[in-house]
Amino acid sequence: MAYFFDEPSRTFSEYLLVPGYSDTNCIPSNVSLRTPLVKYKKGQQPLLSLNIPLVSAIMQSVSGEQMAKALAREGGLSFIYSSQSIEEQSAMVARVKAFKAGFVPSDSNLRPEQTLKDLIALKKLKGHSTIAITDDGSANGILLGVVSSRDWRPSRMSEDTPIATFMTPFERLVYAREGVSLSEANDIIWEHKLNTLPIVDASNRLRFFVFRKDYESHKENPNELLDKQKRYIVGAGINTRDYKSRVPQLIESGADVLCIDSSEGFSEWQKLTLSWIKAQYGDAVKVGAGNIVDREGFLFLAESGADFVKVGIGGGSICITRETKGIGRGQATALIEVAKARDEYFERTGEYIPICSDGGIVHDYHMTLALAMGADFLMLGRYFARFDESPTEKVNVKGSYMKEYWGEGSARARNWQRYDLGGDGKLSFVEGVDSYVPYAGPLKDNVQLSLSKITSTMCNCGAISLDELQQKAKLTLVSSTSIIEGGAHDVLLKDSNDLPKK
Ligand code: RVP
Repeated sequence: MAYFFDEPSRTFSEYLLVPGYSDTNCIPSNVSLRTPLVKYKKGQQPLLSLNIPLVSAIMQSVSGEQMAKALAREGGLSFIYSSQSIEEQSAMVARVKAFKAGFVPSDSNLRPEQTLKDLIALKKLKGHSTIAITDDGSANGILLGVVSSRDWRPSRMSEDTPIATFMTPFERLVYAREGVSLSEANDIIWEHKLNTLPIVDASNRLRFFVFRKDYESHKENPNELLDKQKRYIVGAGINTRDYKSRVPQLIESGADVLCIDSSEGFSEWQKLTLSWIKAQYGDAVKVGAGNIVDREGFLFLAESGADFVKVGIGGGSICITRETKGIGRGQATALIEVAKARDEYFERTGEYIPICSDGGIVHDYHMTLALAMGADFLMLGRYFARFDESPTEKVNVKGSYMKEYWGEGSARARNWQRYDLGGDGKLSFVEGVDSYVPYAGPLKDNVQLSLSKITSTMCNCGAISLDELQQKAKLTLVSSTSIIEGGAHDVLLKDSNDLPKK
């Protein structure tokens, strides 16, 4: 006979946190949101951690290179989507790794024989007033000089004037050699009262500019998630079909962590993928697996060698798997059961395998609930799709700005590998939709607001670390009538249509 779970499966909105005692040390500025990303042994430290417990979903409409940089800057991580060619995905990873915070490739370049007229046109086009003058007019040509807005006066100079006659020539420039650190570059900027410092290689080819203003903004990101070489940490999705060719290229491109992207992870395909990666690379390559929604699924992936396990089937905002196939489980129930299995596994084996709650986060308070229920970190799609940094179009729909957001199982993404069960290599039916989400502006502002709510609630629960939150949290189910009590009720909202008309 089939197995029946005793409890119905529940979602985040059916729970609330009951505050605990908070002492005077419990203030948001004392809260640490640092959390393990990959498994570790008792008494040891994980090789990779996150500074904030947020990762962006492995989706075409969410995790491209801009998202990866912006999220790593805040302390989180993106998994670059795998539903693209191996070459394109590896190139995206490589570009994130090549990006050096504060080191900006020059985007306005001219040759010395060009004229003031060319310079004015370029400034109008790009909007930048620092222009590199290189032998071939490219961003990495031999640096011959620099023009800033202080070097030319359109009212007094003819438009035919060659740039060579008014640029600051290389001999008079203050520059630094490639390899200089950002803080050393900043010291040079201060010593010489510069706005811009060119960085050149041993053959005097221009590599980057460091701008005074960028160093200041770099200092505003104390949580940046960086590797030992001060590059952003980035993840990449893989599938259980082409991993033998995809994984080596992603590793070659510098991916720091991988994750098998699958709608249902309790399968031999995942075990084969994990076994192959571990046989090739040992512990040097970290790879997460999933998604599962119960204890059995967790234990299977833990024993198959997963470095973290992703929890969630059918709760994603664009996901219609539950309606289409009748599989899935309420996200809160799934998470609570898997967190318990993780803790028991740790107790039994001394190995802590972090779990990621994937999908279904609608309100900021859901993030805190998920963390309190035992998630080590959270994967979000809809949340990040709304920001400037997601790869999709910002469009005006009936007077409001929206961003496009589509599921990996939608007809638009056609990510058949995510749903494949050894079939014929095509998406036979859709499990996701194509949608709009309200545009919400820059990632930084939104993430900081969400985190401030999380840290504030944690303090209400008497916790200044995520571990402490999980130990101390008291959660209660809510009745449908108490949910009504939780919103504004029995008042006439001033900006609503409820007020009586004159
Ligand atoms: P959400 O944050 O609620 O938008 O959910 C994002 C998650 O939804 C993804 O991380 C993934 O697990 C799942 N997803 C992605 N595509 C689809 C689909 O087309 N069904 N589902």
